[in-house]
Amino acid sequence: MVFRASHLGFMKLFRDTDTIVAIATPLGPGGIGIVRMSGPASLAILKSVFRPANPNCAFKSHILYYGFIHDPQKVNSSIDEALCVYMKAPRTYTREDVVELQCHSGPAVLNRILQVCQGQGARLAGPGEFTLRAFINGRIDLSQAEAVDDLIRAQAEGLRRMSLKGLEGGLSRRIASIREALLSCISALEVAIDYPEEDNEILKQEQVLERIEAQVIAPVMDLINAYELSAVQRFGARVLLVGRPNAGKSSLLNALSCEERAIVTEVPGTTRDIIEKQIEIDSVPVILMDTAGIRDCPDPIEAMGIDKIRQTADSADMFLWLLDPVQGIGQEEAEVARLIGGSSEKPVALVINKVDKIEPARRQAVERELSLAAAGLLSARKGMRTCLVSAKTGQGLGRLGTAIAELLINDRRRMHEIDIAPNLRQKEVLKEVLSRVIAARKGLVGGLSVEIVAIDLRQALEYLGQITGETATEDILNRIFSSFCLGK
Ligand SMILES: Nc1nc2c(ncn2[C@@H]2O[C@H](COP(=O)(O)OP(=O)(O)O)[C@@H](O)[C@H]2O)c(=O)[nH]1
Ligand SMILES: [Mg+2]
Repeated sequence: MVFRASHLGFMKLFRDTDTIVAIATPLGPGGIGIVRMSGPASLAILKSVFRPANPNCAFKSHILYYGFIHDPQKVNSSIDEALCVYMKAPRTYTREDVVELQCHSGPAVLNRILQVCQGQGARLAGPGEFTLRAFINGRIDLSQAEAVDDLIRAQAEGLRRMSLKGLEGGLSRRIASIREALLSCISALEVAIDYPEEDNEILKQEQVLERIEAQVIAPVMDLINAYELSAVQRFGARVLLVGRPNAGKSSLLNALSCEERAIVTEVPGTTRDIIEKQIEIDSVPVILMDTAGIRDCPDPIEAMGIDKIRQTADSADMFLWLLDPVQGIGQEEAEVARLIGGSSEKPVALVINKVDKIEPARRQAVERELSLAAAGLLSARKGMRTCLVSAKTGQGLGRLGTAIAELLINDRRRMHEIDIAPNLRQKEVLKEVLSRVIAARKGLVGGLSVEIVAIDLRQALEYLGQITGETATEDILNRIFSSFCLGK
């Protein structure tokens, strides 16, 4: 369950001494559901709502105890059989006393336990409030807190890996070294302001320039580029299947996702809506979109489907253009070429399907002939790849997957090296940092007074602090944490 709230007002409760409580697991029937508390009253509330099976239970820290949860305000009021753990501050997620009640994951069970804890004095936690406390209490910085949220939401391997690096402080360390370089430049300039008569000032300015180039501008630009390269990992790539009816688009979607999701029939024009299926290719999340076929004179319902393809084509990151080698290239293919020709910067994989129907000896010739003809329809398209596959037998699907991944991430080697990347907010902040530092460099080169240059660098430093949180305002924090999951 994901709650989003633009303003919950919990920020005013900074460094409060409330004990907060929330259901930490998704609400719905499941094996185990967890109610979590954090704050000074956690242990007292645990003792009042939990009856350990062993009456001599000492509630030692970080030890799991078995027993029953009940409502202390009522007699005979068992709620659930549970395991509980008390974790003494500061070795906890929030650095406060934390209690976790592990019960059966039934919505009624969890809600009742939540109420009982509230009845004993706990306050319902706002979204992200546990992580907010971890940040306020100095266990993690802001970029690590954001990585927690990314990790929770990561659907595919690439984002999981990046988020974990962020959580481990990978981005924080990069920012710290940029910050250090900035600080050393500022202090060098300030020395020049305070002791203008020093004769080695010019040399110092050269060194400052060098340092700004190599230790600030370059790493900041690297991080901004890393964001661009990681965007596919973060949001998934939208891949649109196009081609004449019966080319095998629905069959290919099913084959690639190993699932019967789209209806496959021999009657042309069965797929009238857009069907989406998320798969993972080489740790890249890919959203495959199956469409109605493109034909000259479709029936009205099919025409609506075709209209939708045109809209979807605008939002696609790449196209899989399916050809039926038995049908060859005809009027329909000219239509498809017109559709994808409008997005000339987007990569296209030409997929010659039903290769099982072509004799092996003829396959190379068919591939050459069809890819030449298709390329002719799509004038001057760079980065088109041709793959021979059979959605029926599965032949060639591995190579098609590799081609899709390569087309989506044209610099694949670098992609796999990227383990540290900022999120959108952090990237925007880095752009501000960059513009201030570039202004400072220009000032230095142009002989502007060092005071003014130092002001630019100080502003850059201020922005940098928004990433790790030192200079983040309440407003920024509010925006970040209010989009977190409830209970995290
Ligand atoms: N022999 C063979 N038949 C295929 C292959 N792919 C699809 N078909 C058949 O072609 C017909 C149309 O497939 P479908 O996926 O519905 O095409 P769509 O209209 O492009 O979605 C169906 O009868 C499929 O079984 C293939 O690789 N080999
Ligand atoms: Mg179909």
